Order: sequence, then C-alpha cells, then structure tokens
Amino acid sequence: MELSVQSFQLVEHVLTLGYAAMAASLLYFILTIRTTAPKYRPSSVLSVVVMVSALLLLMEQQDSWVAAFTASETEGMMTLTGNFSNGFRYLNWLIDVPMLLIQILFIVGVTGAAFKKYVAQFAGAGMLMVLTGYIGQFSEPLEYSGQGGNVAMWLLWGVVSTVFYAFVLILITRVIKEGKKNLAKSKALPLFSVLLPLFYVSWTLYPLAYIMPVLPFEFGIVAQQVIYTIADVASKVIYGVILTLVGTMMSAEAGFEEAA
Ligand code: RET
Repeated sequence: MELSVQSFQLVEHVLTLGYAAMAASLLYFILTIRTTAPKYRPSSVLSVVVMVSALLLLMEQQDSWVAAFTASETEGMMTLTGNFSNGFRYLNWLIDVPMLLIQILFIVGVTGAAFKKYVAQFAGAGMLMVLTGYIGQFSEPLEYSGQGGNVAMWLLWGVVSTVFYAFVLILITRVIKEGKKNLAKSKALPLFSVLLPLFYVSWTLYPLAYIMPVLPFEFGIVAQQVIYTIADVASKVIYGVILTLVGTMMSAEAGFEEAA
C-alpha cells in the first residue's frame, strides 16, 4: 500500500502534536495541584497518571508509524513495508479510561459505598470495552494491518465493545447529573455542565476512528490518526483542565485561600 509523502508527514506531525500536548498538560496538572482544596487533588493526580501514560505510549505509537513506511521508488510516495496498528493506543486506554472515569468522582463528591460501586463499574466496563476493541483491531481490513484482516470479526468485536461503551455512557450521565445537583449553588455550574456534551462527543470519536478503514486506504488512515489525536486532547486534556478549574472555583467558594 502506498501513501503520499504529504499524508505520511501529516500523520507524523499530528502524532507529535498529540504527545507534545500531553507533555505540556502534564506540567499544567502538576503546577496547579495546590490551587484546589485537598479533597479535589486526587483528580489532578489522576490527570498526571493519564498524561504520563499517554505521553509514553503515544511516542511509541509515533515510532511505529515512522517504522512502518519506506520511501517508494515512485517519487513522492511512501510504501507500507511493515505492520502498522493502533495497538499502543489501546494499551494507553486500558490505563486512562478507568482513571478518567474515576477522577470526576472526586470533583462531584461521590463518597463511601457509592464511590466503591462506581469505581468497580467504571473500571470493569471501561477495561472490557477497551480489551474487546483491542481484539477487534487485529482483524482490521488487510491494507491497514498488513497482516490479514477479517471484516466480520472486526465488526463483531466492535459491536461487543459498543455494548460496554453504552454502559459507560449511562454511568457517566448519572454521575454528571448528580454533580449538577451538588453544584447547584456554585458559580462553577456552567463550566461543569460542559462536561456531559464534551464527554459524549470526545469519547464517540474513538469508535468513529475505529471504523475509518471502511474508507479508501490513504484517506481512511490519515483521518483515523487525526480523529484519534483530536479525541485524545479533548477527552484527556480539555476534560482534565475543566475538572481542575471547577475544583479551583469550588475551593475558593469554600474559603480555601490558595484557590483565589
Ligand atoms: C473501540 C472499539 C470499537 C467500539 C468502541 C470503542 C470505544 C472506545 C472508546 C475509547 C475511549 C478512550 C479514551 C481514552 C483516553 O485516554 C474500543 C474503539 C465503542 C470510547 C477516552
């Protein structure tokens, strides 16, 4: 399979932008941790975990992209000579999906038995969603994986993963609704309310990227990497920054001095 040099480089650059955003945000989450009262800080700690894991795995992902292609004899073209897959991303999600789901519980103020139940359900459903998708991506159509491919299996595992995803959406909707109740008197409510639409849009970009191989090779593979990167910045960085800002506003309202 061949790709123009421009498309190859576009993806290389987008992947670099992706992990650079994680590196910059890592600093943000470390430097702002003291702006929130101690009870909100685990949210920042989890953002730090998410950033480090994404930074390392997305660097690997970029390496595997570059290693999979060689300059063609045709000028201006690159040939897929190795195997390229999104495997590193799935490993990243395996860590990040439970962390992202759990971190909001600290801002919403879910505690006790309800906290434990959400942690178990979020971690269970989130990891099963990622693992079943991981199995499915091995069956991506031939041109993509360079190693076989089985459309029926690819779609089947995608559907299984979607069932777990639906459960995650039900749970997060419940948590955010609860949060809106708890924040009813806070100035942070409008900002907090951005989280539900942000969550639905940014998380749904992942299954959209999964299905991109239905499109012609060059367009599909570029679109897939661009969509994954946008989704990563929205679901990890923008989401984490909003949680930090909401935590800071609520800390200030509660009289926590460093939040002013
Ligand atoms: C897969 C497989 C196809 C079906 C569905 C999927 C959902 C993936 C999601 C991933 C979210 C990842 C996040 C990572 C942040 O670090 C696995 C692509 C529904 C929702 C938020």
